[in-house]
Amino acid sequence: MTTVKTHPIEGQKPGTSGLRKKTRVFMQTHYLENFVQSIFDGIGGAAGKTFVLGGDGRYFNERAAQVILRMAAANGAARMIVGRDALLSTPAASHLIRLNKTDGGIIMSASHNPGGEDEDFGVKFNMPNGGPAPESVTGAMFKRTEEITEYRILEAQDVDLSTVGETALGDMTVTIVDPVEDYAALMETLFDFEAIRALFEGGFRIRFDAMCAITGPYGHEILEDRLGAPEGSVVHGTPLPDFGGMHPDPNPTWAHELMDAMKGDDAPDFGAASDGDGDRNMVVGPQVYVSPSDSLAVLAANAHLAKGYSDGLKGVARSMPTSAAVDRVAEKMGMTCYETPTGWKFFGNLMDDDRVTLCGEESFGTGSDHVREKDGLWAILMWLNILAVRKMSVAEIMADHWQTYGRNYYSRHDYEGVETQTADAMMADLRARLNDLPGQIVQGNRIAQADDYAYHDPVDGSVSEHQGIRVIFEGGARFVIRLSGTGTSGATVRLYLESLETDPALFEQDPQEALGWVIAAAEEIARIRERTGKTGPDVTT
Ligand code: VG1
Ligand code: CO
Repeated sequence: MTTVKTHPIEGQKPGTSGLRKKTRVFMQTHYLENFVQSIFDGIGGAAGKTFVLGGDGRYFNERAAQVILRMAAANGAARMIVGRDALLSTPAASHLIRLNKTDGGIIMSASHNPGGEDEDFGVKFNMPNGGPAPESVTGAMFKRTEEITEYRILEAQDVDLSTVGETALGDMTVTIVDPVEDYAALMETLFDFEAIRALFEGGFRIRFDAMCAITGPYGHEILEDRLGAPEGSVVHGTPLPDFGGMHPDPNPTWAHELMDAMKGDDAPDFGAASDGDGDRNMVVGPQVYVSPSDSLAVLAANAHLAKGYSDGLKGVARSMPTSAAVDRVAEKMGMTCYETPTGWKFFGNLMDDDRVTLCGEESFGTGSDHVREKDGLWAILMWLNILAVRKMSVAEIMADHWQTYGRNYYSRHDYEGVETQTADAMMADLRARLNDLPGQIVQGNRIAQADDYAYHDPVDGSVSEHQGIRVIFEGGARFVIRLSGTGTSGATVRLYLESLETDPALFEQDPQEALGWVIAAAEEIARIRERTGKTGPDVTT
């Protein structure tokens, strides 16, 4: 065991979901080591503890795993449970943390960010409940990164991670597990696999695009081997270090191959994609795209049809920028709907306190209290279960849902690669004008409320401020502006747009048209295009 002298490295502050940087930054001397030591220090040491370790298979995944293992051993950890080849999807890691009652886990991923030597890498810590570390803990880790003087590491050969079984690294036990098995078993307890199998036997076709990222092995095992979807239903199913050049963000822009297939004449009955680390999902039917906010609402309204949720839901939660479609379901079903800031870490307390069963974000993330992360394949299986029971197409499910609850038109516009200064100045300027906005009439609509969203956690009383600027019009239409906390260069401005339509004659509009006046009002007030010099968003979802 050696103690290595080091010095603080600037900028190791975890964002929305862990620390994300360019891979080459992570590969710099001491960079990963400093952060990992700070993780252990930030949670009060690793001695005698058990952790889960795995990642999404991107470039540097296995090298980083070997370093983390040697550091865990040198810090006195008792056991590390590692996915074979250092692979684990984020939801599978969350499950293993809970299943084995461990002290937490380290997940190596930059999620939906591209992978490769010149792209992104990331590390995040999950708590013993299986969920992302809350701000109090990531804050303690960041503080350690600013004062670190040394880290501990074992000098040893690499551990062979290619075979399931147990081995030793110094005094620490390394348990290598199949990345899929326990997760697949969990899914079988939640969903009616018989009914879904019958669906496929009846000729139902699915195209699941794993985008050369972590969910490939999960999709092959669960959808093809266990549920009988024909071989070839899972595409891009082998995790590659650079994701085969794909940008593993499951939205219509980046999952364009899937979108093309679903628009074609021979479109399968159901299309789905997931992201780098497997916690997100996009759902598409032939000729119909399901917005993530609507997907959450549909799952909330139909969850009782799946055996794991047959007793109904305790409550639901959504991130603030997510549309209020799920609120309308909750109201009808007599449940509480909580609103939290962006990022899954804010849902953990609500689930641990038994207040909510289902949670979701507009960014293609849905999940339940079966783990403490969003879960892409889970959402896809839930959809399949619902389709199997209701015997309707995706389009019919959506039309029926809007008839019952109205349609919350929704869109997110991302302006990427904006100069940090420009983005910060825009936010500061908006903040300064918030008090003057209520009462003003913009694009023919009166502003009812304008604020900088702050969250008061009802379980632990913690307060998180500056979580997004919202401008809400009379009648409930609104836009929200916040800066992304997952990027690795420059700033990304996210503009979230929503308006509710209750007239059934107007349910089939193009969301960009239905939201036209809200889009114009946002530009009039925030002047994003003018300030960034862009004529429109880089990505529209
Ligand atoms: C984005 C999404 C947010 C999500 C986060 C992590 O954060 O907006 O909803 O929880 O990514 O998802 P931001 O700060 O860039 O808006 V994942 O699947 O990339 O870990
Ligand atoms: Co992700």
